[in-house]
Amino acid sequence: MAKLHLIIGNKNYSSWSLRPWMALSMAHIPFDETVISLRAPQTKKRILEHSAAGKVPVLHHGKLTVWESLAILEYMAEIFPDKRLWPVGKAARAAARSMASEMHCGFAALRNACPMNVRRPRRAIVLADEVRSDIARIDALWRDCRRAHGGKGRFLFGGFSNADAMFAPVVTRFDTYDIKVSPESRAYMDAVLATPAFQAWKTAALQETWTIASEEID
Ligand SMILES: N[C@@H](CCC(=O)N[C@@H](CS)C(=O)NCC(=O)O)C(=O)O
Repeated sequence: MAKLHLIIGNKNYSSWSLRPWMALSMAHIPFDETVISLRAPQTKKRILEHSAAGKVPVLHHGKLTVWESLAILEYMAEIFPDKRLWPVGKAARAAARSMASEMHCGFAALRNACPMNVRRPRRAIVLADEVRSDIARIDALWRDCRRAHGGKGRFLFGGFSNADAMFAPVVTRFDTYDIKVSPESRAYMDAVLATPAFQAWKTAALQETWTIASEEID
């Protein structure tokens, strides 16, 4: 099988890139990566060399190009069925896909107010009502999913799945903006933050020297 090649943005800021990177890393699927610094003079040109959509992440697999983080996760689940990137049961899989889709197209208020910034020291900010409402919805989603499907595992559906990969950027946001959630959701966040994959991503993010002023919220 051709080697996978994942094109991503800065590890400190690129929330969409973290998703497929987490899924591949947690499943121990080998891949090459290219990091493109966002909001730099050459950024658009460099991304367009990989995808006409002009956004990262992008996955190359032989002659195939897959773009959009959720489509990349679906593609990986298809070509690596043994890795169980989606939960096994039909009901759990339907719930996981619903949650992943809700994350993919929602929570704009939270995303705008609290950009992912992995190296940001943990500090709370004042949150608008729309942001609190996004937070409450995500907290309920995580808590209810852990109760219904978590079993003996530490992740949303027990073992790490594509649903966890989709929410990983929100986990790090909740942590760095010191957002209070239910004890179940906090335990879930701690499980994601403690994974070797997230720790490796964070170590690399801390070594980056690029700074994007608009993503630095005090
Ligand atoms: N819906 C897309 C969003 C991708 C996206 O917005 N990526 C940002 C980085 S996190 C990007 O490529 N920005 C570069 C630019 O707009 O020039 C996905 O899920 O992959």
